[in-house]
Amino acid sequence: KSLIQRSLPLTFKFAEVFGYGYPDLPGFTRSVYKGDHALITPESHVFSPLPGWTNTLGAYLITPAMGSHFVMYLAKMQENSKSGLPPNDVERFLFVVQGSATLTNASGAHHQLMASVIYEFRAYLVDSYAYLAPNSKHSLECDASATLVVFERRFISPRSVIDCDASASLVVSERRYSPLENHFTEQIVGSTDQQPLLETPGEVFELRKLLPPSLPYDFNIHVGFRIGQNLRALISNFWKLYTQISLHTVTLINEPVWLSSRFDQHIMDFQPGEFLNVKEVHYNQHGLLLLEGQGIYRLGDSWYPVQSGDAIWMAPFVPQWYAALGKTRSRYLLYKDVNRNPL
Ligand code: UGY
Ligand code: MN
Repeated sequence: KSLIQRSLPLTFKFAEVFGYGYPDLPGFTRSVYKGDHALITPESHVFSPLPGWTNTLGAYLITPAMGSHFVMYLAKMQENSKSGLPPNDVERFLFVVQGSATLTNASGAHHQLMASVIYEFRAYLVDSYAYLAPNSKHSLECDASATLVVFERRFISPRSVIDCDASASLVVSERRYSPLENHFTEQIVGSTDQQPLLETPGEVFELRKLLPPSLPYDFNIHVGFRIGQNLRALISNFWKLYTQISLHTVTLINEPVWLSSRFDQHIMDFQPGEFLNVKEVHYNQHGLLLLEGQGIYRLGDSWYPVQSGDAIWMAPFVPQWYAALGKTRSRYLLYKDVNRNPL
């Protein structure tokens, strides 16, 4: 706590610019809301009590109403405030932009989360954050004040994992599984050599089917590739994986395993004059909070002057590019969905 003496200089830190806004002219805002992107600047923030939290005001900046599959919001915790839990099966990422708060998890362990501070003329770049797995009990408490940016997303758990401890040749293909009423797929564990070889007219490969040819199973497999040691393949709730194993046995573990989160949370720094090399167009979505600096963000065909405190929503495939300008570095926090088949 002794570190929290005073915040970084006004032009430097998100927390200080936040709330002061760009020219405060009547009716003027830089905020823009379009089909495939949005820029939400501080003078447009509207705070209201956050459901489940005490003494906390929240401003949702990105929600599924825009087409996103995640939410991004600011939570302003006041004196004696406490967080609420996200809904079931929702994972959460917290990042402190101002002040400090204490995170307590189910086993009672405490962590002090805090923003950058200056103490005895030195900047301590703390910028604490936390990732909370779905359904994990936790609480955040704050006795003075803190501002957090929070990302939440419904987690589609990888229900099954294929483990291979030696090497195996697999034949894999994936397709959306359309559940049929009263037809359920069940876990199937078998080994290839117990499956009969099937006819493959005109082909040289050997074919075995590992899943029953019954209604609930709505696809089959026809691409072969080799996997190396320690392969782990993910299968989400909504996906089936067929495997045809020709060498070693592959074990199917039927437990949710937190192999890796679908959250990818980047911190990106640019010195003034630096810019993104790739003029990006990609399937992933982004939620961005500019923490420091200023520059020009290109979103689709629009070019926006931006500064710390600004939030951006980028839909899949929106052309995006950033150039840092001004006199200090740009730093942004970026949400990106990863590690799942986009099908
Ligand atoms: O990784 C990214 O997609 C990142 N470079 N995008 C961005 O900064 N807009
Ligand atoms: Mn990107």
